Amino acid sequence: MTLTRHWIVGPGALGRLIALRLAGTAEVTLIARRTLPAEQTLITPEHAALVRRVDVAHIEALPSPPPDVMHLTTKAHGAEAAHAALAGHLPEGVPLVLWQNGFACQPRLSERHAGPALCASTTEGAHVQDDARVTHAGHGHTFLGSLDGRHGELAARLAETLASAGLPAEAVDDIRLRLWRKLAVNAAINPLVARFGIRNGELRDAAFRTRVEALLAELAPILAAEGIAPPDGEGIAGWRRLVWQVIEATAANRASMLQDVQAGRLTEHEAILAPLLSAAEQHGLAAPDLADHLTALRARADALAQPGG
Ligand code: KPL
Repeated sequence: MTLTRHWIVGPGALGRLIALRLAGTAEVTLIARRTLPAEQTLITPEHAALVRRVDVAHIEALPSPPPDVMHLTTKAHGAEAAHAALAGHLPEGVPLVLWQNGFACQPRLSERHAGPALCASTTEGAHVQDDARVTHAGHGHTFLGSLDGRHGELAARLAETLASAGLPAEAVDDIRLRLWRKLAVNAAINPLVARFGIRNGELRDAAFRTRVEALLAELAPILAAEGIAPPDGEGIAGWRRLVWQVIEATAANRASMLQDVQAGRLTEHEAILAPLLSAAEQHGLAAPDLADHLTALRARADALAQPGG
């Protein structure tokens, strides 16, 4: 199986980062709901400007032939609608790669997609400058694998393709664990920084530190009940180490959820918090702070959905 033609659905920061990196070595079409310039610039972490041309197609006027692989890079809450709009136009068997945060659409789309489905968990950082420019803020690493443990060879081939385009990646057989670990970190950081309008490093201040610790105390038993262990250490001590390491490493950053709030966009609260709360309920565990964040972010989402919101 060749992996030459890539469709990238969702022209946000991550989608355009992948598109522009891959465009150096593969045929890339960016699929969007709006018009974007074909000439795109990627500002690299080394501050170089990489100018690349990519084909841009509207989601309702798809090009032919079909792709060898389709990457879904929409926000978590847009993934299922985007997949539904495209699935009928794809021949059976085209591999799908899900790049979403959290753990909400991945099991459903892996089940629904008529072909191999891989999930990606990445620490690549990117942000949009404008319709023609995206910044690759820092080099990261991507893990690829399927939830049912199949398609290891495809994951390895795709990891190679990404790595040779400048996005280091590896195939793993424990992608569910990797997605949940990232979800745990996001749950401990993102709702707090989004609601209080602070950079990640401000969580080190005493008032916020206790809030992070309270979230860790709720997260650790839920994750243990789900069989999700921290990468290093055990139980709450391991989660504490991981979360504070990420806060240190990203101290100057505005987390993705804060960026969404500041841009007036929907946040990924359902994909990040709802799976934790449903696991808590299933295992009979209390999670009042996580629930409070979900309620507040849902109220904001409802207000956004109102006319003029
Ligand atoms: O992934 C992140 C995000 O911004 O969403 C970090 C920086 C780790 C914060 O949770």
